[in-house]
Amino acid sequence: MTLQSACSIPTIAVLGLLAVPVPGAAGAGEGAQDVRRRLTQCRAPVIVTQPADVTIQSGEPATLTVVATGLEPLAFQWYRGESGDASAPVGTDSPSVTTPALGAATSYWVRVSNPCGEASSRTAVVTVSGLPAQEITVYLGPGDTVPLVLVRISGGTPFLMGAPAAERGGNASEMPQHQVTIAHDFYLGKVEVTQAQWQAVMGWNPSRYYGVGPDYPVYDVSWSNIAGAGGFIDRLNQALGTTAFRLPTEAEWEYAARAGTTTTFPFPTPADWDSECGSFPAAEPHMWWCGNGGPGTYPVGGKLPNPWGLFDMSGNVWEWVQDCWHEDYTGDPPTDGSAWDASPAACWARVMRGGSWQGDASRCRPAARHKYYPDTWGHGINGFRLAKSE
Ligand SMILES: [Ca+2]
Repeated sequence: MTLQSACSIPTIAVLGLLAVPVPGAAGAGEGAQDVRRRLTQCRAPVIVTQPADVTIQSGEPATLTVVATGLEPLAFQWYRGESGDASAPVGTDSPSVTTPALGAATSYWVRVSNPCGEASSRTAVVTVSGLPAQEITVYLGPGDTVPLVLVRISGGTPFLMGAPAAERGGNASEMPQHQVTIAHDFYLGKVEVTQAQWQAVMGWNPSRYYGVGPDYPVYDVSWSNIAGAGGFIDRLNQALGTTAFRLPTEAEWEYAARAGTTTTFPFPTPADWDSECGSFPAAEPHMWWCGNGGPGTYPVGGKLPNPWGLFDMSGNVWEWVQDCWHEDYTGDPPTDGSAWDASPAACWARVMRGGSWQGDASRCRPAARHKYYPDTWGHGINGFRLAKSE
């Protein structure tokens, strides 16, 4: 027995015991030296060019690329966060990844692997330049696969909250008009919270009979389901490690619904517009109400946005806001955009805004108000949109 053959027996035996994968297995006709030579070449990938930091304008995507060599096949898994912090990958099987549109600085890294091992890249930072993001996107659910877009709303401009006494379709609860100046900037959901977003955060979908699908607004949710202890907002903030998400206040909601306009609707209307369910052609491109809607909700964003880029502020589903119900604006409503909910214990009802597919056109005016018990989940009309503090 030669030295070569004496060595070859235990080597192969050890390889067999350890069940070394394909790169170490002896192929037909291979001697031990061939195997050993090939084994010495079985190394983890080497990253030749690290993904570079990138600067983008707010709202743009970024493309990151890594160059790696090593025994093939090479596999790529891109992650958001700091290098080594592996949650669910945001991209696989490519040395490049294109991010979603970003509104804030975000870090990415990539893990490159082959049958012999793996290598982790540095952390590449995508920096967002320019003004504060006009839109931001957060990602919800397992794998961060469900986006939720919020639009920046700048405060500081006084507006008249409520309806003038002579407003067509108006209601005493919307009076007297009073000046409010939102004292802060904030973000507001571009669309109503969808069933996909609710499902991603809560793990179930309560909406069943009035339009079902990932892009339909979630409905049949009570104020307590949303803003109560352990509700959607609690869970969302917990998942994202923040306390910034909340319901909009009633004043924030109306400010955003008016979007700088002072008319009955934020779009031109004839003086004799039908305030119930009749023909109202001027509203057709802008909202779902009982004049063109039903029997159910519609996928969000199906009509034109208002001047600030917000969809379905009028119609589709009613939107819960933070405030306790007050019969009208007499008394001492806040004038800085904060919620009128100083006595939550006495808060027998919460406010809803914007009307629905089921209701009259008059209910879809930015001034219109409605109320429900906080635990009322409704019948196909109670939804909401998120706000986020800066
Ligand atoms: Ca709505």
